[in-house]
Amino acid sequence: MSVLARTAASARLQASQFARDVVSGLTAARKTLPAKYFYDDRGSALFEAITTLPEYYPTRTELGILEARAGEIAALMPPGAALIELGSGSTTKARILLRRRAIAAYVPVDISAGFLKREAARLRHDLPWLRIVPVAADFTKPFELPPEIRARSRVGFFPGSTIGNFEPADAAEFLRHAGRLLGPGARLVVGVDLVKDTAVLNAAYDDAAGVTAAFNLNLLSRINAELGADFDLDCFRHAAFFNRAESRIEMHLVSRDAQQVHVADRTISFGRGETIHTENSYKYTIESFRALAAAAGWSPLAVWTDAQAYFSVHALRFSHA
Ligand code: AVJ
Repeated sequence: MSVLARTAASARLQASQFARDVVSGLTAARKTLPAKYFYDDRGSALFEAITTLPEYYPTRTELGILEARAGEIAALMPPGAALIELGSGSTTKARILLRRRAIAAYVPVDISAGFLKREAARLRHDLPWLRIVPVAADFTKPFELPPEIRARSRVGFFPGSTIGNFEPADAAEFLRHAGRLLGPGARLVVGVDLVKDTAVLNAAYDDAAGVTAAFNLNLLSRINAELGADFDLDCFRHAAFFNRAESRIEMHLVSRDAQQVHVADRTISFGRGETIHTENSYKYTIESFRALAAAAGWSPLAVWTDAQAYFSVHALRFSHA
């Protein structure tokens, strides 16, 4: 098969996976859609806009912790270590650690090869002493570390509280996999959003400017555009709230009325007030996250928070699988 044919075939495969996931989510007794589909081009731009909102504290708080503690974090890195960033998204956070020169090699792992190429070129220019080995892979699936870093100590980097998007059991499974990939003695630096006052949490996911609402509703636009569905965006509204019993923010799209929507040869009926559950964002305490990590073989080395204890950055060490 030619490269072009292969690309077209894999694009079709991805599209049909999207269609299958959407149909299975919308035909379930309680309707859901997978949060990973938020991030088309418009969704990624909207998420970037979310990270600068006054109400959305996680990004700026984590950046502040990394800036303030970069020296202490660097001191925990074995000499000559490789930093392996799982789902690098943007290299802003990694750069804070890489600038300290305690890291010899950087392995950004991201699903987007184009993004990796651009970021690697910029980094090579800015940090010329650094060995950069990008890996285009879905970090939630098994992949191999590049041979170039085989001899180096490994430090995993998983910022952004992305771990909060996993169900707790899946988060533990992910940490176990990361440990197996990185090996005994590996370190992990992971950003984890903390349980806090309900009003602060709710505002962070339901901002006054409506950017998070647009981000949530964009999922329906994407389904319309890519799967030929006929969602009327004016007939759904954004809802986000902290579910303290489950320790998670839930995002939903609420049907304003009884209505029918057509998606991939199916007719989906909504009752008035019925919701599509689109995202969970789990919040942990320092202790609850340490317990989750311990169950996956990771022991605590250090933890840092901001003055308000809104966000935490954990340093962990892998001892056993
Ligand atoms: C990218 C998963 C960390 O849960 O805070 C932001 C996604 N959703 N606003 C989060 C998100 C709504 C974000 N994560």
